[in-house]
Amino acid sequence: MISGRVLRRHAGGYLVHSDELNAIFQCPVRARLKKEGVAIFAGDLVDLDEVEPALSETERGTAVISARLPRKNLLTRPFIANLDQVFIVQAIHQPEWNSLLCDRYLVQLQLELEHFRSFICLNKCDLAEKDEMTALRNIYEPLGYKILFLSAKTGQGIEELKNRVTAKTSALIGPSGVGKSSIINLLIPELELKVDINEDLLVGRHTTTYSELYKVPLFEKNHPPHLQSGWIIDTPGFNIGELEYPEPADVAWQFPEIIELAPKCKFSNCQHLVEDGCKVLETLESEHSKIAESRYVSYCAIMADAQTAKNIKKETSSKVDAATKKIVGGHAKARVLPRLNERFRSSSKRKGRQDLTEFRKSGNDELEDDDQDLAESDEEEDSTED
Ligand SMILES: Nc1nc2c(ncn2[C@@H]2O[C@H](COP(=O)(O)OP(=O)(O)OP(=O)(O)O)[C@@H](O)[C@H]2O)c(=O)[nH]1
Ligand SMILES: [Mg+2]
Ligand SMILES: [Zn+2]
Repeated sequence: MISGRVLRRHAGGYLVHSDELNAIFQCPVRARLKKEGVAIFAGDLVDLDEVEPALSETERGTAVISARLPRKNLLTRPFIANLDQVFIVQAIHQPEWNSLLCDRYLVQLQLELEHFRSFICLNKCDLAEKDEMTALRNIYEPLGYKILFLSAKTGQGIEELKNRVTAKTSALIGPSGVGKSSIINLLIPELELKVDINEDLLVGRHTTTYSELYKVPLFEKNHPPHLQSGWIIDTPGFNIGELEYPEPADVAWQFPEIIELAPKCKFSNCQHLVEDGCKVLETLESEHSKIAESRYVSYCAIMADAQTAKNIKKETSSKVDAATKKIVGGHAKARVLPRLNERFRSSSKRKGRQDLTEFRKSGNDELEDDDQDLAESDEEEDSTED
């Protein structure tokens, strides 16, 4: 048996890279794993059985995924396992810089992956003015967020990116059209990833449609022998609406500049929105506020969304849809029970599928097709029965 790293979904199974054999295998998942609800995502480490090496250079070998190894972490927007770092990629223009999207994603990452390293990656710097870049640096760097200034067109910043991705597993995440695939093409030119060729119609196009890992080469010829090459992950563009709503009580903790002032607010439960004696509001009014206006606007927007989501959850969690009834029990003992409104019904029937059900319950609708099938079909057959 050998182990491998899942690169992406493919043809009802996955493409898995084995370091040991230095080859990529096309791998279905053993039916037992599917029945147990073991979801597999890009970046997962797996055991492989029934390994059949390729017969020629133009073919791919095959194997069967027989186990998923324990994960270091799991990002859910999009689903990627075992990451070391994330680069939040945006442009200043084409598409326009969106502070809320950046701040919303920082909050999501901080809540989902504790003690995790994330960078802001500002691409298309060839289209930006110097003072626009300086303004963003002045907002984020004092808060501890490193910004990488890049241009996939001119190659600006690429050396720093090469240093940062060496020997790590890194994901590029951001809206569509900001140049994630273009950056990876610059790092690994032979990949020739598909990029949007129509520069006038950038918004709303999704050129990349699935997450995939690519092996980062060793850029330095005389690298120390212990240095590993690393992996970089291209992901499809995401929209702000796809992100998880945080708990309102958790939001302020994700804003270092707010949490620094919070102990000085008059009320210990201050939400820093309208309260009397709020040090955050007072600071914002001062001439040299240490809190950037855009950051506070993001804070208010995220708080409002979080509160709305919480209220909706509270209101509806006890509601049943009286129009739909479900009959349980045999003829003699049949009982009619009200059925939960479809939106709040769990689709998982097996305890062992909790993995997937948890994602669903938390409003996750981004499960990949294969995993949807896996959760919904109890009787799914697979040609690779144990
Ligand atoms: N001027 C300029 N254009 C760039 C730069 N990087 C990428 N582009 C262009 O931006 C467009 C979108 O680039 P992609 O790499 O496809 O963007 P993406 O983020 O991968 O988009 P999705 O796959 O849809 O999420 C393409 O037309 C690129 O040529 C850059 O640094 N400067
Ligand atoms: Mg892309
Ligand atoms: Zn306050």
